[in-house]
Amino acid sequence: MGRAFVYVILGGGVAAGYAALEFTRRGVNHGELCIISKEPVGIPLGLRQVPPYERPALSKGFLLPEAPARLPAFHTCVGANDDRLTPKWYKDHGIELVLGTRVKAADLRRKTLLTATGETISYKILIIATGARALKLEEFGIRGSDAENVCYLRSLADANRIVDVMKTCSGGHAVVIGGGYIGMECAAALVTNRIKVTMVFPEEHCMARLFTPKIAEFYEEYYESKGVNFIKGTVLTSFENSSDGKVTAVILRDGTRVPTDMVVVGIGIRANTSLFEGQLSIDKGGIKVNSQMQTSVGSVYAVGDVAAFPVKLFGGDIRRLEHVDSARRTARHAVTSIMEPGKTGDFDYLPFFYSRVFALSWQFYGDNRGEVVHYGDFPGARFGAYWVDKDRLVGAFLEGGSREDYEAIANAIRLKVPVKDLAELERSGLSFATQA
Ligand code: FAD
Ligand code: NAD
Ligand code: ISD
Repeated sequence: MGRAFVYVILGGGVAAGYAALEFTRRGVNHGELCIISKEPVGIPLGLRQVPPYERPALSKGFLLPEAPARLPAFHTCVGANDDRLTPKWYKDHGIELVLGTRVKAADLRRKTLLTATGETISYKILIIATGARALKLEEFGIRGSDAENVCYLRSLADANRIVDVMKTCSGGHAVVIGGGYIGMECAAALVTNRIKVTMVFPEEHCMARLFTPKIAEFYEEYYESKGVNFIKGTVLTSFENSSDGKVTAVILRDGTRVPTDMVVVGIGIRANTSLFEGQLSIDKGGIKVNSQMQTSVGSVYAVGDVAAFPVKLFGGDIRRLEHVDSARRTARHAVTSIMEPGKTGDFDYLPFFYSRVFALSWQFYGDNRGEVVHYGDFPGARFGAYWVDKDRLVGAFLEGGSREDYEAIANAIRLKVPVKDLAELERSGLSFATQA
């Protein structure tokens, strides 16, 4: 026994919210669309289940000590200044929300999903939007990250927990494991909550997947000026615990002991593909789709962090992007392909990443491959970098730009502006993009 829908979205994160909005814009009928999500809430304010929300808020506004962001303020699709999709919005649009419910098996031949509650839900078209999960230290052979003052950050439940743990550590000390997005944004939030931070990561500098050493040096010096201490080029090997099980120190590879009141771990993610392995093509750790977001099974689409799609701008290279703009746009594109088959062109995406910490804000467009040219005023926090490959601009980073500046660098990457002379590019700096 179970329910049947025309369209089912599996997953209730960012991509699901944007897909739902697009479905209503394209004229879905009441009762045709269902969203199934296991999204955990954690310590609830009368809220046990939660429809899609803007996950980026969790490491930014949500962690602020003053006037923190709380739901319903950041339900999707606030990031796009569109409607805010509250539970009432779904009800008014006749969209069935099956929340707090994990799908434990998928049969793509029969077009059915089996939930952990034992219900079979069938579909004509399935959109997989299962996102990703945070990697655990245990997966690297380190035990003890289930202690009550060790935090990860992926869901509202995790963010609620960080807020609670921070309250017990005011004026104290935190260790942040990982020098990527979570590490950098959480370290800034911890300091803002008057908690001193030591960041530990294996690379030579922070944000190693994107930043050049020179860009990283700027952010590391800025963080140090706010009281963050960096221990680079190493990893933790174990935790030290008090008799009540709380972590009191982290022990590093060379035996260094870093005493702490809490730990935040951000060591990367894995896309949630396991339900579909053996049923769908997998690439780059995600579900491979074509430029309509369609998987190797025609009735099944994949969007967001879980999807590996061809990036036209990079000559059709398959990429899996772990960023919110990509989640929003792949979701919309899948829905237009489903609702207007034949009329929807190939997905033509310009990769876009950003972050905001303290008073800083940067954006990056394109790909960070090839030769790098830096420009601008580093001490004044208004600087950038270009990446040049085969005599064309392929990537652009900018800190402290205006809206027009960011539009200009995005446009220059979209146009793949030819670059004749790297020295000239360095001298022109931002104006190379604004005048392109
Ligand atoms: P998710 O938002 O992860 O949603 C996946 C959903 O699927 C979840 O609700 C999950 O519970 C559900 N699910 C998974 N498996 C099942 C199952 N078997 N049954 C039922 N439900 C299931 N990106 C940026 O570009 N800028 C930022 O500033 C930024 N900040 C971020 C801050 C944080 C704290 C985090 C964690 C991420 C941030 N990101 C940011 C990344 C961005 O949030 C993701 O790229 C985006 O959420 C991906 O959307 P998604 O819908 O694909 O996956
Ligand atoms: P990440 O890939 O950005 O960084 C992972 C970091 O973990 C690496 O930089 C490395 O320093 C560290 N690391 C890896 N293995 C380790 C180990 N064994 N021990 C210690 N450190 C180790 O991943 P993240 O920071 O965990 O972020 C998770 C996801 O959230 C990503 O998809 C990211 O895009 C997303 N996110 C994005 C933003 C943003 O775009 N502004 C903000 C927050 C989160
Ligand atoms: O960085 C972000 C982003 O893209 C969001 O959607 O934060 C959120 C909201 O702007 C915060 O409410």
